[in-house]
Amino acid sequence: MLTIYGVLRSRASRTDWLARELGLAYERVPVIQAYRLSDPDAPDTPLNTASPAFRAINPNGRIPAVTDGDVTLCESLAINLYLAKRHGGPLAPADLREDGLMTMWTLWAATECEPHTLPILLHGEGTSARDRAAVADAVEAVGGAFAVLAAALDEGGGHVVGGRFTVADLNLAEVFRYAQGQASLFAGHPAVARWLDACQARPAFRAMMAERAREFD
Ligand SMILES: N[C@@H](CCC(=O)N[C@@H](CS)C(=O)NCC(=O)O)C(=O)O
Repeated sequence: MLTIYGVLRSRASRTDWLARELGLAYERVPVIQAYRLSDPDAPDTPLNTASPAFRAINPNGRIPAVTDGDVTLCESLAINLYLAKRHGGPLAPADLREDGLMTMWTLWAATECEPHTLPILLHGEGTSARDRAAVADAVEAVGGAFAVLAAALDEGGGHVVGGRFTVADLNLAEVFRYAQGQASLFAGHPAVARWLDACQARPAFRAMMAERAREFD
């Protein structure tokens, strides 16, 4: 049985979305970020990223993590590649070539895109850490990635690998959605806007987001 550790207001959304896409039976343990708690070490505190019991699963103290039989993994995007390959189907690579491409897009998302899209989310309009300069720098820095993705989507018929929705689209979509507060980026690259809308219209994404919206009530 697959267990996903993490609240959905975190990168655990990525793995929960994928598990729903794959139709997996899984349990989710709502480990919360320690920084959301006033005293993460209090005796009655919920399981959190500083809890020794969770650190035994992910010594980095970050969510998500998963256990799947005797496999324990952290790093959201790597977990997603593993789960897609383990369960197969259209979201998974059909061959080594597709595997290479899905790995490439996933590492590109993590290393070249997320460092710029995340500040747009964290410091954008309406956040408690509003920082216009940081957002302006991030928008400038991520423009090239939007252009690269738009060209790939145009060439690939609306998807980055195999002409179909795959784990590579899902991993990219979870990184590019952080930039949604900057409409100008999407207006300048309509192929990216259409693609992200289509990814987020998927029933599995909507179900995950609906559960996420109820999470801290
Ligand atoms: N590269 C990691 C990053 C994981 C990460 O930073 N998770 C955040 C929540 S989105 C976290 O666990 N923060 C806990 C903390 O800072 O205490 C991944 O993609 O899984």
